[in-house]
Order: sequence, then structure tokens, then C-alpha cells
Amino acid sequence: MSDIVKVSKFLSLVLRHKPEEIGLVLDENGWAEVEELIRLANTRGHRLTRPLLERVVADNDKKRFAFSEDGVRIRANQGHSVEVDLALPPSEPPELLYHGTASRFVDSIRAEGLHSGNRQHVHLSLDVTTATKVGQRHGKPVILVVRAREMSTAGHTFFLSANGVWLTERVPVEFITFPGA
Ligand code: HQG
Repeated sequence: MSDIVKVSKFLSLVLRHKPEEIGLVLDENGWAEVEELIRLANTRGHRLTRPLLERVVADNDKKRFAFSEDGVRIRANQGHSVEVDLALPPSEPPELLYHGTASRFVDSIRAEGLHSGNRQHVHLSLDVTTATKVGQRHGKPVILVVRAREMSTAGHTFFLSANGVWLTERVPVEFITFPGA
């Protein structure tokens, strides 16, 4: 595994899920102090430097992380299970968005709609290719079509993360088109 991928996985852990693992404290908007992150990571055997962080923020395939404008803080753009307020403005979604899942989840989704599970939001993709990759992480991919504009008109709020992932709290089943439907 490359250094970049290792650091990216480590950042996903501490900036999205378990900051306490290294004694890090995120502020209410999910930001960590870069200096503190580097210091805490290094005391626990994770080699981390400012240049390495800069490479990960710039190169990461999905732009998972961002620096604050002044470069003093860093956070994950989406994907959190810890409770943070990304303070994203609500955005009007396109007509359709896509959710990639695994075939074994489909019966349950038909019964309950999409819920956010451990994360703070349901994640929706702008295109089928991205949704397919997301679904493949869990098993045999199945693409669900979400009638996002209709949902928004019905009062559901959508947010667009800094790296282009659409987020919403839940998707009731009446807004989902299942394959073969
Ligand atoms: C499923 C990655 C049963 C849901 C991706 C998904 C994404 C249900 C799984 C981001 C269900 C949760 C998030 C229900 C939802 N019954 N299963 N009612 N409702 N599910 O990993 O969307 O690479 O928490 O379909 O690119 O797969 O980490 O969510 O299969 O943006 O940056 O429960 O993670 O980003 O799985 O992925 P996850 P996800 P990163």
C-alpha cells in the first residue's frame, strides 16, 4: 500500500470515525488542528508530516479531506459516523441521483427505504459509475435510482459535500426506483 493510501485510511479513521483513538478532538464542524493531528499521530507510530498531508489532500482520488482556508485545520469532507455539523448549505439536487448498494440489502431497503446506518447521512452519487463502485464495496452491486428533485419538493433537505457527494438524512422507499421496476 502506498504512503498516500495508508495516510488516507488513517485520516478516514481519525477524522470520520474514531478521533479518540489517538486522543484527537474535532470541533463541532469536524475540524482538527493540523499541528495537533501530526503530533498525536506521530506519538502513536503513524508517520505524518505537513507535506504528506498536503499530498493526500491534493491527490486523494475522491478528495476526501480539505484544509481550512488558512491551512490551520483539516477535516473530512463527508462520510462521518461521529456527530459533526459540516455546516453545508442546503442545495437543490438534480432530478435523479444514484445509490450503489449490494444485492443482499435490497429486500431490507424495499421495506425500510435507505437509512444512514452508522454514518450521519445517506450518500448519493451523481452518476451510475460512481454508485457502482460504492455498491461493489459491499458485494454484488445494485444501483437504485433516487428521485431526488421530487424528494426535495416533498420537503427533504439535500446537501452537496465539498467533494461532490450528495447527502440526505434518509430516503423513503416511495422515492426509490429499483432495477427492473
Ligand atoms: C445500506 C464511501 C439494509 C446502504 C462511498 C449501504 C460513499 C441498507 C450500507 C460513502 C439500508 C451502508 C458511503 C436498509 C441503507 N437496509 N441496508 N434499509 N439502507 N443500507 O459504507 O453509501 O470511499 O455506510 O445501501 O464512496 O456504501 O469512504 O455507506 O450499502 O460516499 O470516501 O447500508 O463511503 O466513501 O454502508 O458509502 P456505508 P455507503 P469513501
